[in-house]
Amino acid sequence: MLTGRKIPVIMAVGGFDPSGGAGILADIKTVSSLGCYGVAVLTSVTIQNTRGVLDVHHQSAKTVRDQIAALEDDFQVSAVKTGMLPTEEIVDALATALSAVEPRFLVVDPVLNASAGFDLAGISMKAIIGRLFPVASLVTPNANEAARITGITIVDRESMERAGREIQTMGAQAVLIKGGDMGSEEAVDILIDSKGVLELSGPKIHSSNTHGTGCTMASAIAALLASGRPLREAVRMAKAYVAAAIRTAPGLGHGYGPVNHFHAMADHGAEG
Ligand code: PXL
Repeated sequence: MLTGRKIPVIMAVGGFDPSGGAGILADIKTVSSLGCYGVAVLTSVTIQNTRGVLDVHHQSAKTVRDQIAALEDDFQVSAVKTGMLPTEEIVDALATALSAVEPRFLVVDPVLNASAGFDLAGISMKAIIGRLFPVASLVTPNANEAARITGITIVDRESMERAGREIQTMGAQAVLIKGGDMGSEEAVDILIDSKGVLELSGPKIHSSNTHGTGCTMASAIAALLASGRPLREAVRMAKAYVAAAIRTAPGLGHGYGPVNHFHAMADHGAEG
């Protein structure tokens, strides 16, 4: 129970994954398990399971605008985390609404594809770059997304850093390039912030239970920033949180399974 201070409210703006591994369900689970209160703005209903995305039903800009207005009218939002933003109109509605929400932190996960390959945001990436990067506290592309955003071929640490710096020149205060999908045995991420460059390295966990790790990482960072952690500490802690979530994944589904968002909570065991 929190006493003496208000629980930070995190607004997750993204798609609905009915299997619960990615999108706003993953966001809400993550921020809840890290001691924050999550509210969510739905941008698209995706039809998917752990095997892949079968279809998408994008919401209108008005639906997105109205959800944000209802929340903004009632809550003080500490941090906004964005994921799947499938249309330019939705990005515009969100960018305009942000000036009323006035979050202290904006974490932009520039989602392009689902783990299984489905294109979730290809057509709106220009708008995300133009309208959200300039007001972002942090942008969190994986190597593939960073390559698509910058046109830089990413093969090693040096090219990751170059792409990160390029994204910083697009207006983001800080950029985290996640190299977990790259070939090496280490999961190396590169953070570029106002202090310079920080390399974060951890052993790669070989697992097919990686569905929604990008959503989870960005949401964990948003929750930790809103809880008062400095950026570098928030990123380090979020990386450890995601690694433990993959390690303790429940092993559900037949494709890319979900991670365990609640690994830090006590296991009280099953009765009977
Ligand atoms: O992890 C990217 C992502 C974001 N948002 C939604 C998704 C996915 C991947 O499947 O389904 C809704």
